[in-house]
Amino acid sequence: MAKVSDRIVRLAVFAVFIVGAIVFLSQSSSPAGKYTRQSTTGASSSSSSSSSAQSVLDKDLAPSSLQSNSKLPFDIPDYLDPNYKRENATFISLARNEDLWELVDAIRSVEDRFNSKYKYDWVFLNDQPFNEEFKTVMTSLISGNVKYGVIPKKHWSLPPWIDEKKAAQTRERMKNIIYGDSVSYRHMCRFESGFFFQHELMQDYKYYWRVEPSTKLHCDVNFDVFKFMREENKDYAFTISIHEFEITIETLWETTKEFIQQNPQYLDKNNFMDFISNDGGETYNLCHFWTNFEVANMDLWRSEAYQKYFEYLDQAGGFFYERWGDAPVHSIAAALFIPKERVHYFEEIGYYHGPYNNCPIDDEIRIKNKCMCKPKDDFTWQDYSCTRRYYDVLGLQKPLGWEQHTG
Ligand SMILES: Nc1nc2c(ncn2[C@@H]2O[C@H](COP(=O)(O)OP(=O)(O)O)[C@@H](O)[C@H]2O)c(=O)[nH]1
Ligand SMILES: [Mg+2]
Repeated sequence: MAKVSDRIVRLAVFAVFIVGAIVFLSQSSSPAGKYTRQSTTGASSSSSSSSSAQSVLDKDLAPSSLQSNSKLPFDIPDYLDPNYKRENATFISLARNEDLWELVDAIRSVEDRFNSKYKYDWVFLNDQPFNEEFKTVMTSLISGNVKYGVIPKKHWSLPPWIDEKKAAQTRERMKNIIYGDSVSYRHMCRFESGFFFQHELMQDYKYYWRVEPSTKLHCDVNFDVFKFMREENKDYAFTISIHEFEITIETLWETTKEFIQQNPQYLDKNNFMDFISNDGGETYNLCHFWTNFEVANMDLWRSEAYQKYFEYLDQAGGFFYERWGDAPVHSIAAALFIPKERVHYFEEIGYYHGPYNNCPIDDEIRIKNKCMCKPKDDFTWQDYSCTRRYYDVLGLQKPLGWEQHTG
């Protein structure tokens, strides 16, 4: 009698374990469902890694009812594969020593939501050497290799062709707009536009994910963002898009048009001009991707087209005689030099950079990914965002109920 009840208890424990495991794995599923599911069925080149993920599942759980079932009711996260091969990619943060504590929260959030599973490297760059406190704290938080670099002086100073007096007059004229009177902000924008991908520490990598202080991920990211970029042929990805303050870029579009007139060969024939212009390229509609979050392929910035474009802009002097931002510069280049299908919006990566949020309005996405954001705070469908235009130009279907989030 005792033996029978022992067996019943053992069976009950086993059943609870199986149910628990299934609930756990189904909650960890990726919202980029199309992408992850594709790899679990072996339809893409990642079939070998997904089959090893299957074997991890088999070995650990060994439920005979699941072994022969190739169509599992949930996605298997690829980070469960012990032989998982990371992409050629890194995180990158430009920061000052005094940004440490604002950056700590942002990094902890990325580690908790994504990188503790995938363990990608992290590169920190600064115009001054990082101090020991900064390095000790960051290294303790990050699960991948961490590297600290100093920016070469020539990438963080007024180039010789810039008239210092004229630059100072600009700062005086623009002192009432945000960062209008700042020299260092202009160096930052120029560096992020034209030089970060040339830094020696970045030469080891192809893809990067930019992280800034005081930002936050609202949702778990249960798929390899970099693998997605490579396998889906994406070169540029964003979470928030927005209109630029016109006063900061008064001559950027005229300068861009001159460049294109002189170098028409760089314009991709399947470009995304209609995202950045409402009149076929005559004027700029101020739409840009918010570069404080940015996942991209550095081949785009290292290309001849972009190198020549940046050089042309830099010679024109608008980084100092106006306040050209890296966001409109990157966005215009991504819109003109690559096919539009290579620009991707990560709907499911909930993200915050003051004062805006990308918060998935789709309940299923938020629940699956343990999002901690209110859909009513989402910026995506509001008038000042450009993401509605992104959907329209690409002919994509908007999520159900988006009309309730406009205004
Ligand atoms: N090393 C260094 N980093 C800077 C400087 N100014 C801004 N940054 C970094 O550049 C990025 C953008 O700056 P931030 O103040 O967030 O600008 P905002 O997002 O446009 O308001 C952040 O990662 C900052 O840490 C600077 O003078 N030196
Ligand atoms: Mg910022």
